[in-house]
Amino acid sequence: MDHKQLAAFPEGFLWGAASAAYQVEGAFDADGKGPSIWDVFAHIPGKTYKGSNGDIAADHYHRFEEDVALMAELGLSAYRFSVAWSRILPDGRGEVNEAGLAFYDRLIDALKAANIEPVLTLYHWDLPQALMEAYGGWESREVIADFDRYARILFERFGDRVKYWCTLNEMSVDFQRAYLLGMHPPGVSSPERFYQAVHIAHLANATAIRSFRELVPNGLIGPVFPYFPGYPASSRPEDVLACEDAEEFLQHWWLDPYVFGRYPKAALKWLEEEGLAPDIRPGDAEIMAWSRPDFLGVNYYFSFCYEANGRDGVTQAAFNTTGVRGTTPSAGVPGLYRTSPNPFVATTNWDWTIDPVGLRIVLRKLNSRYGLPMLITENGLGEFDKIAEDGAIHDPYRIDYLARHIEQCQLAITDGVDLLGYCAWSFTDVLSWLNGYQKRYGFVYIDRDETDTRDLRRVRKDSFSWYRQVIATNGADLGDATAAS
Ligand code: BGP
Repeated sequence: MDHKQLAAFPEGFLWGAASAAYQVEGAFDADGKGPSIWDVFAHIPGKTYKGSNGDIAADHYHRFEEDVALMAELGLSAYRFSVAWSRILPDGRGEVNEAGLAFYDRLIDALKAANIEPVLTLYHWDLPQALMEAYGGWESREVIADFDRYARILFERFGDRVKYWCTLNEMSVDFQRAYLLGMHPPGVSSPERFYQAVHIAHLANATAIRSFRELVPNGLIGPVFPYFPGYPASSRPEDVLACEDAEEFLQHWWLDPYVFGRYPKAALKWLEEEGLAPDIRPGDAEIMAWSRPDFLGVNYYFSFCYEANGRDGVTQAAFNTTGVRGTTPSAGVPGLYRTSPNPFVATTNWDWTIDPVGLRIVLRKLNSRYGLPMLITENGLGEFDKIAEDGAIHDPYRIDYLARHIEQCQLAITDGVDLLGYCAWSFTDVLSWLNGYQKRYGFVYIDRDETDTRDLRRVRKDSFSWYRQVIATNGADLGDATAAS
């Protein structure tokens, strides 16, 4: 769709950046915090890149004032962060740890004082370890009430100051890695357990949203979903169907319950045939109907191409956690789909396609299927940033990536998409779950690596001044980066 003229970014558009508690806070046992599943998992030899962990991370817990000052200098109008459940409830469900709540009070107050809208994520993968030990975490229905209680504590405490709330971050990615690939805790490979945990997460999400309606009537809440749009590898009808199947299982399987409160029919039928369907009990449909959000949080990084995959075809495969380009094998589900290279797009060192148009496609698809406002909650480029001889961090590749994606946001807005804002991933460099500190995303460099925490100095990258200009002009000046695209 070609437009005669582009619409401007709306007034009040949220220009943001994002983080997640485990990836940035550090202070893993400070002030009464209990262990999360990641505190434990990352310490098991061989689970993470060079044994990296979030014990100290970017030490944001102790340096948040400096970080918020940098956000203010950048001109951010939103900052998306997550709360560490086990900072608030060290064992997930017992005593409340006041010191944990007080930390987020201070962070939220500092953001508000700097005119930065806090966007609070309830859960970004760091389940209290005690709940994993007590009943297997997301695999037990007990987690629904515990998550609801935790959410209610946050709604009551911060609902007066936080307007934008995200429930669960990217459960599709987390659970795929946790229950299919064995790469996130609990590190198993079981499709049965995967679909069971997914269903329980949907019930927990819906229950927390119902509490939100009661406790924060003027706030806005939504799940965060990573949409990797699928393209058929060819116009062969079998490939087109495989791509439809991938969309059905990888996107609609999550989004339909989030928005409509029900699973997509064809996928559910197939899982029933395969003996993989979750245990859906009487009353679950009523609970799922509470889930309707106010907006969709959209994480976008890359797109996939799909082709048909026979019953004897490829299965799920570990993805690239090294940054060695070209090492990601084709992966899929036998009887449904498999991934296939896309010759029309470039890739990053981690084999993630660089596909800005894909973002517009995602926003358009979501707009037409769900009709909700959207907030881009993550989008960014992971690279091996290095401090140059002049002491600066020159990251033109990131500027190019971000500019071309923001340009597509403007096109989507012109198409009629209701976009509330754009949060780049990430504000400072953070711990990448499986890539340590080598894969960097931030506007602000953190001087550390996997083995040496050095001084954790903050250094503004070139992309910092670029993004400041983007924000100052409300997206009118994206620099020269898009001119060549
Ligand atoms: C998303 C997660 C983020 C972040 C990002 C980049 O899936 O929500 O927490 O990690 O991906 O991923 P990675 O660090 O693996 O490159």
